[in-house]
Amino acid sequence: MPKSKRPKKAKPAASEMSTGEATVATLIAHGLDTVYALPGVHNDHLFDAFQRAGERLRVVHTRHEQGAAYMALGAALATGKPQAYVVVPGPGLLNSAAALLTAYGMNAPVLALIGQIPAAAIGLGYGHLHEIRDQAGIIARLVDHSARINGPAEAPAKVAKAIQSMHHGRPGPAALECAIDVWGKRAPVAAIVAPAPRHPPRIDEDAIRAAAKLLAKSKRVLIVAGGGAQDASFEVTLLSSMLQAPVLAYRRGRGVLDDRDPFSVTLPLGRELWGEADAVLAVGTRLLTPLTAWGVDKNLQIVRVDADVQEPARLHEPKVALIGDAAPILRRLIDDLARLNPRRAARGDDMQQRQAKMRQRLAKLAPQLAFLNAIRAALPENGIFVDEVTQIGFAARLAFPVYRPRTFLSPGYQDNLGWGYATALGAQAARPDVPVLSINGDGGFLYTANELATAMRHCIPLVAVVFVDGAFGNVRRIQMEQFGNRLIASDLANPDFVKYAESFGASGRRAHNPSELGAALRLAFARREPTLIEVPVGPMPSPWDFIHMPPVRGRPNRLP
Ligand SMILES: Cc1ncc(C[n+]2csc(CCOP(=O)(O)OP(=O)(O)O)c2C)c(N)n1
Ligand SMILES: [Mg+2]
Repeated sequence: MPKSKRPKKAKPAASEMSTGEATVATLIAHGLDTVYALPGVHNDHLFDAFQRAGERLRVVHTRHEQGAAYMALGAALATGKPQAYVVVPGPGLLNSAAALLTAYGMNAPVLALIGQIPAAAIGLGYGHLHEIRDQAGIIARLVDHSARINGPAEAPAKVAKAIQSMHHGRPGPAALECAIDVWGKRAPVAAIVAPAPRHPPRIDEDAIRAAAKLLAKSKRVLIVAGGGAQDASFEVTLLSSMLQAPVLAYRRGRGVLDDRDPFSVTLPLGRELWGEADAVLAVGTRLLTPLTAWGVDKNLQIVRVDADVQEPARLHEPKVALIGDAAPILRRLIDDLARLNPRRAARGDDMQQRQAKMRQRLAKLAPQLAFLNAIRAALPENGIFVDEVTQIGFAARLAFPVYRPRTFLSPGYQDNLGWGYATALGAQAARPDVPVLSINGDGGFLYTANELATAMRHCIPLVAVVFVDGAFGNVRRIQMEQFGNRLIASDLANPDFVKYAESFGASGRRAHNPSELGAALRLAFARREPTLIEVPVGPMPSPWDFIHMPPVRGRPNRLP
């Protein structure tokens, strides 16, 4: 049709809005229904826009900015959808920075909305409230996409671009800043429309064919699943069965393959299988431990699936790299493989036997496993387990049975103590339909324990357990075993955690052994109220022999 004959689309009328209103309307148009936030004068006009958005956008305010940012992270991990948090500039931003760093490491779609000093004063060093030198430069180092919103008219496009960036290529957080005198500025803003559906990225058919051929020819394939495989559980499960391939997952990949499947393995058995494999299909994982610690040789052919074009060759050039979202790529791979019809001897019995042997070896961690068994028996199949940097957490990464994707949240390579409670609170706020369990050591818990107040204020029925050994136990054990028992800075003075919980109005309980913990958990999940369960424990056996393991083939690809 010639251009002039096309029926003219009515141009939606521009209406006057503030920058804050335009930002809020764009967040809502993108499907966000909650923001995690701590207010302050720099963002008053934005909060006023939240207030006037009413039911359409819930504001969960926290007691510290790290709580807001971790909650957004937990919500993003539990749902796979973009989430946002709001903080004042300078100290507010820095208070949230560990969580933003963790979101970056975990490729989590978290949008940071950060205030700024008056626009005309930025960069001039006058000493305005919460001023920080080069805030734009700081946030640009923390995330891949950042920008400043300079007025209402550009707010929708800047917010939309930031949200889009969180799913474009390698997913991850984004940050937007806006000056104190800009949030309230009013001007005509073009109508805000829902984003167009994303075009699926083009799949490299030649690479798919090459990968299918390689995998069909191989006799012993090992699949390694990372955080990037969380939305490809169906496809990974099918491939595992077609190729009779075990699936190795450690922290972020747990739950991609149901742990009731004997092909699902964690680190120690995964290392054994890595040593025997002739091909590896690595899905959404950096492959850091296998490549740098376990070793590679010319008999191991590697196929990488990754959203980031730079990732596959970072440590070791793979035979084939498939770039894009895991699920559609694996579906194409499955089609091609089905045509090649690879015949595999069934490995189910072999895997059952290996699993039984591994269970015997892991029995060294009996005290941790007894608690984990009690937790698994009480936590429903779709319940979400949020890990921490504590003895029960280290053992959970190796041996807690996970049945579904996105039900085991672990902090990835940052492994930052204290992320757990607030992250779990965010997961529970975003998934009120399932029970969420946060496990903590007494060291990590007090990082964000103040957010018990947030759980109460917003009726978030998170159940948390704190294992109390009176120590930064991990640090202490290393001092005992490797530094001639010269103890330093690793003992802890603790509150009475039951009373502490009760002082917020939450339910506090004490459990002295796994069976008491199981009973306390069942009660808490039935009541659905903010709960803290204190479990006094002694020192626990070291898990590290199962985590830091020596090479098993060729040369470890160690960095200089
Ligand atoms: C942000 C951060 N600070 C410090 C550490 C170092 N660290 C690792 S484990 C640990 C002690 C953990 O103590 P606790 O939470 O009580 O767990 P436990 O080992 O006693 O079970 C420390 C300090 C860390 N991982 N992250
Ligand atoms: Mg401890």
